[in-house]
Amino acid sequence: MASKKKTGVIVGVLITLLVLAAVTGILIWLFVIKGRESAATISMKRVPAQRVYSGHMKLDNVPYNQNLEDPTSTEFQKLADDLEEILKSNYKQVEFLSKYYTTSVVTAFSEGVLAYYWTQFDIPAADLEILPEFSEERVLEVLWNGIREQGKRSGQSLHISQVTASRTDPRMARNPRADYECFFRLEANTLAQSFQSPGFPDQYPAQSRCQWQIRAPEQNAISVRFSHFHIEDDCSDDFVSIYDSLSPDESQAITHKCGQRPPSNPLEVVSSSNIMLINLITDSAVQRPGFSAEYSIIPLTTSKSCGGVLSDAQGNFSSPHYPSFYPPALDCKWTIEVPAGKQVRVKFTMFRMKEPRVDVRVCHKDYIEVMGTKYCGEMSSLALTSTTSSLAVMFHSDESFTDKGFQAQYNAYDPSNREWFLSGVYI
Ligand SMILES: [Ca+2]
Repeated sequence: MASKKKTGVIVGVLITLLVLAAVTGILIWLFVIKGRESAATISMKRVPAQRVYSGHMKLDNVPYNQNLEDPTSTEFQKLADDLEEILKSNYKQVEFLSKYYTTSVVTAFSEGVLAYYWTQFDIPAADLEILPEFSEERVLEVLWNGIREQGKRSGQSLHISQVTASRTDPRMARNPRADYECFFRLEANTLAQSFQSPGFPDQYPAQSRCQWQIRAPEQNAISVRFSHFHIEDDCSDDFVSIYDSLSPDESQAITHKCGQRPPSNPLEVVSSSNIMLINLITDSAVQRPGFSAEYSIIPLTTSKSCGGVLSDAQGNFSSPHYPSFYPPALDCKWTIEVPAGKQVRVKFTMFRMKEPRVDVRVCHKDYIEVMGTKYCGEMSSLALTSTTSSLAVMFHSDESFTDKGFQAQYNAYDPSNREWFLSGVYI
C-alpha cells in the first residue's frame, strides 16, 4: 500500500513538474522570444538602407578595343577610372545624392562602346525619411542632366550619348577589379561549353554572390541551357537572375528563377545580342545542388529570323527557339494563307508570355496580335478563326523578361462545313 501511495505521490509530483515546465516554457516563449521578435521588427525598420542603381552608358567617341574586355588591362582601368569620376561628379551636384553617395564601379565594356556600371548610396538609419527621394527617375534625371552639362563643356574627351539606370539588388553589385570570388568571364563559341554553380552537384554555399559575364563574337546571340537546375523554392531566399546586358539592369532582365526544374523542361534562354549576365544569389539557410549549364552561340541572322508566309493546308509554327525562352527585343509576323473561300483557324496549344508587373488586359509588354487584338500572359486554350482566307499573327517581345512563348497549329477551315461545329473544336 505504502509503495503504491509513494508511486502515486511521485507521479503526481512529476505531472505537476511537467505542467509547471510547460507553463514556464510558454511564458518564456511569450516574453522572451516573442519580445525579441517584436524588438527585431522594430529595429528592422531602423537599419541603414542601401540603394544601388545599375545600367550602361553609350560612349560615342571611344574606339572599341578588345583589351577593354579585360578588367586588368590598362585600357580598361583608364576608361573605367574616367567614367567612375564622371558618375561621382554628377551625383555630387545634387545635395541628397551627394550626402549618401558611396561609390561607382564600371564593371565591363562591350562593342558600341557600352560601359556597364553601378552606383551605391548608403543611407544611415537616422535618415531613412529620405528614401522616397531615391527613385529611378530622379537618379536617371540627375545623371542625364549632369552628362549633358559636361558634354557642353569644351575639352571633354568622353561623349556619352545614352545612359540607363535601374534599381538593383545590392547583392548583384560586383567589382571585377577588386572582387574575384565567384566571378567569371566566359567566351561563348559554336561548340557548347559548360559551367556550374559552386559545389554542384552537392550544394551551393550559403551567402553566394556569383556572377558570370558571357560574351560572344559580334553578330551572334548567346544561348544558355540549364540542363540541371535545382535552387531553393523561395525566390526571395535563393535565385538565379539572367540579364540581356552585362549589368544587372532590371530594364534588361531576361528572367529570375528559383525552384527545381525537371530535365524534361529545362530552362533555356537566348540573348538579343552578344552579351549576357547570370547571377546566383543565396541566403544563409537551405542549400540545394544549384545548376549546370551549357552555353553556345547562335548567329544573329538565325536567332532573329522568324515569321514568314505559311501557305500549306495546315502546319505548325512557334515563337523563336521554342521550347527555349524567346529572345528579348524581337518582332515576328506570320501570314497564313489558305485557298480562297476558306478561313484560317489557329489554335495555340501552348501560350505563355508571363512577365512581372504586366497588365494582361492591355498587354503592354510582350504579346501576340491577331485581328487587332493583343493576347499575353498565360492561356490554357486560345483558338481563333479569320474572316477571310488570310490571317496575320504578330509576335512582339520587348526589352525585358521573356518566357517560353507559344506553339500553334493552323489549318484551313471551310465555313460551309458544319462538322467543325459538331466536333466541338470550333470557337
Ligand atoms: Ca518581355
